[in-house]
Amino acid sequence: HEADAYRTDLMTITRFVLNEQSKYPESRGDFTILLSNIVLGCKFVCSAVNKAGLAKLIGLAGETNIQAEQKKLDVLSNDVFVKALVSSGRTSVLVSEEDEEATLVESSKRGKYCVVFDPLDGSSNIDCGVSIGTIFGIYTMSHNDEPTTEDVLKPGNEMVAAGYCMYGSSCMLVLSTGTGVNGFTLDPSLGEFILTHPDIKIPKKGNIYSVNEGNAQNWDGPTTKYVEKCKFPKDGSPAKSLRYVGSMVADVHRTLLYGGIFLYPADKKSPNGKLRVLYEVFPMSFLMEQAGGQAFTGKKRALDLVPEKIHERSPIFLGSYEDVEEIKALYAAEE
Ligand code: AHM
Ligand code: MG
Repeated sequence: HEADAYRTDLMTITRFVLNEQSKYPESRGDFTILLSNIVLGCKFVCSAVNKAGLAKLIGLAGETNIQAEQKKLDVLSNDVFVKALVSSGRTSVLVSEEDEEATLVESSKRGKYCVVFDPLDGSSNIDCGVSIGTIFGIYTMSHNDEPTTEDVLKPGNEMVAAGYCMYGSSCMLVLSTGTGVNGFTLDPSLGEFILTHPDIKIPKKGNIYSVNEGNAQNWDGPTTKYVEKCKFPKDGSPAKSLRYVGSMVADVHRTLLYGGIFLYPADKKSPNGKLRVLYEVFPMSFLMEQAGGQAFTGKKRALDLVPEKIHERSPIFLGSYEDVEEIKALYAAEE
């Protein structure tokens, strides 16, 4: 009986990834182990984020003066991810938004993967309890020599997996290993991520645009024209709604599920935009393409960028296929 099966046959994220990996005869479970350490980091951050407000009020351990000693949530999250990833024994190079330099894993703990991540993105939203998230992308090492920073300076289309975890009204992990996109929701009573959003496809076209319009006076021509078109369409189509949380994970998650477009364009003050190529632009672009959408930099397909520095930035336009087509046309007309 199907209703019964739904309730008792729980597809956890570990089981899901094990199933996927079993399609590859050469797979030895390394990816599953790596992912379970990422999942551990996400669960830790979820729990810390949920307690953050209370911790400030009463002090988590009941101690006084805890605030002074307490590490900031983003630093704490970074420590947890770095330690979990290194001890997984499956990584060689780690790049985190929080660390200026890449972490090159010592030889006894090395493995075949490189992980780029933003442990807690959306810092301006932490203190008011609005959704924040973790973003990650995974590459494989292409050699067995000493790992270097160059091992992650590769185009996004070489990633083997990418995902994010959103700490919102529920805690959701969205993952792609290159064969579509799947969403898992944390069941707090089980401490497990359960498949709740199988095979996510972004609508071909959406009716929402998402951008920090406070920067409008500094935008370039194509971005200005595009946003004008969202608000005052001349072709008889309805105007789009504006939604902007200011947390990339939340804004991209909504875009993925409801359709539409998310923009962080270049402007006169930030000629490369704000968002980071390796651990913000690439993972989200990977997910968008895997869900049937597109991601564009204003010049080219985002996943074709080749970063020269680990903290490099790029403008980004991503979302529904047809919406991104429109902004691509405006940039093409400019050339
Ligand atoms: P952060 O790394 O300081 O948290 O900044 C990244 C965030 C993204 O989550 C979000 O898309 C963007 O910054 C919002 O920027 P702005 O406040 O300029 O609109
Ligand atoms: Mg960030």
